[in-house]
Amino acid sequence: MTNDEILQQIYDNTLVGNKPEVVALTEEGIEAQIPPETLLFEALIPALEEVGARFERGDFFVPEMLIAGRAMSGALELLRPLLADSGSEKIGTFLMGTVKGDVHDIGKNLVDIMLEGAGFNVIDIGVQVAPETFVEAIQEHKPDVVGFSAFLTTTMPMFKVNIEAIEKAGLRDEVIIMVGGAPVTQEYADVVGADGYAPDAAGATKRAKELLEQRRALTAA
Ligand code: B1M
Repeated sequence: MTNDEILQQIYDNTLVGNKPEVVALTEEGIEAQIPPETLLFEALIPALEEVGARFERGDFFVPEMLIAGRAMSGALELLRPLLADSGSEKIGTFLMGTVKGDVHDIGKNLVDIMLEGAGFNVIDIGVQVAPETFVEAIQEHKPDVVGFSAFLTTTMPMFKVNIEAIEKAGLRDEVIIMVGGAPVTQEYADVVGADGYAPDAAGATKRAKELLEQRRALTAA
């Protein structure tokens, strides 16, 4: 198979949620030296975007979304060690979770991988994370940055609830707060009082590093 054929096959099989085939093809792509970013941005993510579009049109239902998500997650596990260089010196701790009421985790996991690649020690506390769980995790791990992911318009309001819980616990000045997820915008992040927002995993990494540097420069001054 040519590289283009491998990418096309990964796209087609992710779309129909054929996890064993997606995993095998991703392995084949890695062996053929296709860059992990190409596998991700030219096959896997476009397939999930198409799944979302079909769901919106009523051509796909939740089970189809679920199996496509599982296929993507299988490939992501193979790409993780290639995208995240865990050997680099740690630049800070990032606590990450998907907000209460929301089970989406693929985008969050991708952000984790990119953050790890940039040298962050990432503590991921999962999906459907309640505000009090975020507070407890901040007390336990003392992260530099806390990230909330939300993928539904109905769960985005949890950002504000989380920030209020962190304020109430007297921890707001201790952490940088970042938010993100498909429906989130910079405007919304500003409204809820987050320190940072990014539209994607690469942007989240860049923004987290900038915010951390700014915070450290202020503390050193
Ligand atoms: Co759901 N789902 N889903 N889903 N799902 C979406 C999100 C949707 C857009 C589909 C659509 O209608 N087009 C829609 C949301 C509409 C809205 O509210 N705006 C939707 C819906 C409606 C639902 C249900 C309500 C369906 C139902 O039950 N009727 C239900 C909700 C369940 C719940 O959470 N309570 C539901 C369920 C599911 C599955 C469980 C079946 C499955 C999730 C599997 C999983 O995650 N383990 C699923 C899937 C797979 C999707 C789509 C198809 C794919 C999501 C994905 O992984 N994208 C999605 C359609 C779409 O996105 N086009 C859809 C790929 C991923 C790499 O991108 O998630 O955007 P993304 O992550 C990006 C950025 O957002 C950003 O970086 C990531 C990487 O670049 N980012 C951050 C993420 N977190 C960040 C944090 C940051 C910064 C950036 O700082 C801290």
